[in-house]
Formats: sequence, structure tokens, C-alpha cells
Amino acid sequence: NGNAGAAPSTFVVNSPNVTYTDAEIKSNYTYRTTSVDTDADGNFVATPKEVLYDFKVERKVPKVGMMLVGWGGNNGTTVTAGILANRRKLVWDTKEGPQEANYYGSVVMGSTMKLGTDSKTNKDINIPFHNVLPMVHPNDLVIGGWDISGMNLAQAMDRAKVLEPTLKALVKKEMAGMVPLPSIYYPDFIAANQEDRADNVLEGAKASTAHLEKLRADIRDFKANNGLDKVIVLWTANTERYADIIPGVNDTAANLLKAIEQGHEEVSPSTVFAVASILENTPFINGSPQNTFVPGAIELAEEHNAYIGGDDFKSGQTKMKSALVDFLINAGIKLTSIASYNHLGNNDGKNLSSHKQFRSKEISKSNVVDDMVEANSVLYKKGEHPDHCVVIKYMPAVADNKRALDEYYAEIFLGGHQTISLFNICEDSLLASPLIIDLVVIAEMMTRIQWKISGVDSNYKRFHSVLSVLSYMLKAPLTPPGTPVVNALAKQRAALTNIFRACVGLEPESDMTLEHKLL
Ligand code: NAI
Ligand code: DG6
Repeated sequence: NGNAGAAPSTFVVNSPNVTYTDAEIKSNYTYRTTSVDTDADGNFVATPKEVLYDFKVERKVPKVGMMLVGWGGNNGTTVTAGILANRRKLVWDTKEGPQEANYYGSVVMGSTMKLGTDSKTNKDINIPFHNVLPMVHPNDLVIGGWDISGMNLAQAMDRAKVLEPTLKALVKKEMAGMVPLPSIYYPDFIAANQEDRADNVLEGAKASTAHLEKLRADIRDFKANNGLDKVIVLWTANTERYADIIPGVNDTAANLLKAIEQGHEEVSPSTVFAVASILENTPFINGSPQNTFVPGAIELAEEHNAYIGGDDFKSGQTKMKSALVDFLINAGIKLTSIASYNHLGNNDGKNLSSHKQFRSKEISKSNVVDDMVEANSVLYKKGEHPDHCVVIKYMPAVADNKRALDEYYAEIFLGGHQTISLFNICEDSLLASPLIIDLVVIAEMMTRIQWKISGVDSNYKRFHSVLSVLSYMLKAPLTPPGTPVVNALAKQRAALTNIFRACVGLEPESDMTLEHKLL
């Protein structure tokens, strides 16, 4: 299942700061930061700061359902077939020989984390990321969802043109029995060219209480019918246009609920799904770029202590960008422009050929280097930033094999220039599917972690409703209102791994390796 040949999977932390019971792992963790002031002469004064936190992790791994909005699309069918293939340990023929199911591309299932160094040899000991905390195994997810297209998942998988015929043959029977629930379709929000697949829709073309209640009932029924402890809902449906933010309509939780009740036309389907999930206390993740989380939706999630995360899966071009730009700027090289061209021929590309939907994607793809530029006042004056353009063209012939061409142009020593050209070809849905798994597994894990400040708080609390810890998987990370967005890929991974380490009382991953340097 992708863990073959991995290091021993379990560990305990031997520390007075960590206690284990059958039900929980409890840790005392000292969070060390640096607080900076400016003195009268304008100099910075940096003061080390410590806060002692208690973390509590629920150990029982629940039975979890994953409900996908857009289940019949390329991502929905691919992640479903992928989980079935892993669950059944399938092997299929390809022109390159037999292929085993795996979870490559998933941080949770495919990557490792350094636990520490061997006490005798000083060599690094790495463990699968999945084993750091008691996480759900993706093979155990019960899958369901909605689509405006009524095709069963076997037919929809054929339509997607992503998987090898030999693999499809092995999962076809099971997938033929999977049929998406009817969904809500408000034609103005997605491209007009999607209309011909909308044959599985609930009556009514704008938000309504009936729609909200039906989606809530769908979540409850799915949970009850499958004996689930929890459900996670994830939007992997078409990119919608942005909704206008209108005072009195979607600016507060109360106004948003009223707007749904009154059938306001600026409430998008994705926002209705988010609201339904929040009201069912079900985590909701947005894998597309539109502004599903209007201010009223975020406020509603906060009021209901429900978890939300978004926006837009970060699968290929942007993932490279958030690693490469971090590298260039941290290397002291002045990036001056990025030109990003994409062409793709899947239904996502078709939908994005419509301007308003493209604009949502353009926004989420364009803001991804801002924090790295802003952090370097040596290279960039205040307000200065590299030129950055994003182009997406629909090219049916290449289907799901997206082409992403990037030119990075930078200024180097003494007025010289460096040009880096990247040509990235990949099956889009095979990159996005493992991200769906990571988002679901990590979001669920976050529902079982609580914290309090040692000696100050009497009760444990939950994390903020906006799960910015999911940023690594997302192009335009949603963060709690007023908090900074981090796009640099390495920082995003460090935040995720170090929060999980803190939960078991381990220090942040440090690459100092003094043990090898002070001989
Ligand atoms: P797709 O077009 O193949 O699938 C989307 C599905 O959503 C379709 O089956 C469609 O019928 C359905 N749909 C549309 N409106 C709906 C609604 N209101 N309720 C329920 N279902 C609805 O697209 P794909 O490739 O699966 O991508 C899905 C989303 O993920 C897109 O927004 C895309 O931009 C985003 N995304 C995809 C990435 C990738 O690498 N594949 C990466 C980043 C984001
Ligand atoms: C073309 O850019 C279509 C998009 O849906 C992307 O394929 C998707 O957003 C992935 O983007 P990226 O930048 O992470 O490769």
C-alpha cells in the first residue's frame, strides 16, 4: 500500500513531557519564538520568547467518509479508482510492465519525517509521515458525493481518459455501482459550456433553504447509512466565477443564511455546500480557486466551531513555483519576471476557457510569490515585485496531460541575467488525487487535536476553524482572518510536520546536525 519497505512504523516518545493512555497522547511542549521591538534609535531588539502548551491527541482512529462535490469529474473518479486499487492491492499490466497501486504524490502516504538520530550510529531515523500521529488510512475511507452529471463512476472514469484500460477493467464493476447524488446547479457560476453534462440536478437554479437542507440531509444519511463517525466534504467540482461580496448578503454569517433563505443570486453552489457542511459540523475543503469562503461563511464556521480549508489544489506548476521562487530569493537572486503558460484538454480546461472562471484561477495562481518577495527587503524595495503573468488555453487533444511552461527571469551578480525555463508535463488528475487524500486525512486528524496554555487555561480548545495547516496542498491558502499567508513550500511543510511533532512532544525538525559538526 505504498508503505512497502518502509522503516518500522511505530514509536513512542520517552519523555516526562509525554504521556500515553489508551484514549489519548498528551504532551507539554515549549513553543520558542523571537519577539522583536524597535528601540528609540530605530534598531531591532530581538527577545526570545517561550510559551508552554499542552496538546492532547485522540488516539482512536474513526471511521471516516469522504464526500466529494464533483465526484464524477476527473479528480473524483481518479481518486476513487486510486483508493480502490490500493485497498485491493491491485496490480495491472501497462506497456512498461506490471504496475502496483501506490500513493505516490501524497505527503501523508508517500513521504517520511526524520524522527531523530540513532543513539549508537548517529544516523538519521526516518519514519513514514503517516505514522507520526494516529491518522486515518486512505484505504479505509468510505467514498461518496454529488455531481451535476449523473453518470456512474465507471462511465465517468472512461469520460475522464486518465487511467490505463487494464486498471479500469479491474475497478469497473465496483465503480459502476457508485452513482453521484444529484447536486445544485446555478448555471451562472460555471462556464456555459458545462450545461450539457448537467443532467443530475436538484430543482431550482439559485440558493434556497430547500437546497441547503437537502445537502445537510445527504451528509447525515451518508454518515448513518455507512456507520461513520465522521464525514469530510471536499469541493472538487468545476471552478466557479467569483461571487461579489455584497454588504447585507454574504458579509456576515447571519446575512449569508438570510441570503440563502431569500434565494439571493450571488450565493454560489460551493458556498451552499460549505454552509451545509458547517451546519453539520463537517469539515469542508475547497479544492477550487473561487471565493467560496465569503466573509459570512468564515464567520459561520467560527460560530459553529467547524473546520474549513482552501483554496485550490496546488498540484504542479504552482508547487514548483512555490519551491523555486523560495530557492531563488533565498539564494539572493533577484527574480524579475515569471511567465506561466498552461494548456490542457480536460473538462477543467474547457470550463476555464470561459473568462470569468479563468479569472478565478488566474487570481489563485498569481498571488503565490508575494510573501517570499515581501520578506526580502535587500532585493526588493517596498511595493516592488516581479512581473507575473498566467495564461491558460484549452487544447482538447492533450486531454488530462497538462502542459505547463514557465520562464523565470532573474537578475544576478553585477547586472547579469539568469533564465530558467521549465516544461512540466503531467496528468493533472494523477497529481491532484493524492492531494485530495492528504487534505482529507490531515483535516480529519486536526479534528482530534486540542491545546491549552499550561497553567493558564483550564479547558482544552480546538484549532482555529480555518485550517491553514493545509496550506502545503493549496495554491491560495485560506488563513484565519488577519493572519499572514505563507506560500513558500518548505515553510508550509515545516509548519505541518512541526505541529504534528509538537503533539507528541518532539522538538521542531532541526537541520543543525551539530552532532556531526562539532567533532
Ligand atoms: P472536472 O471538470 O473533470 O470535474 C468537475 C466535476 O464537477 C464535473 O464532473 C462536473 O459535472 C461537476 N460539477 C460542476 N458543478 C457542480 C456542482 N455544482 N455540484 C456537483 N458537481 C458539479 O474537473 P477536475 O479536473 O476534476 O478538477 C476539479 C476542480 O479542481 C476544478 O475546479 C479544477 O480547477 C480544480 N483543480 C484541479 C487540479 C488538477 O490538477 N486536476 C489542480 C488544482 C485545482
Ligand atoms: C491549468 O492551469 C488548469 C488548472 O486547473 C491547473 O491544472 C490546476 O489549477 C493546477 O495548477 P498548478 O499550478 O498547481 O499546476
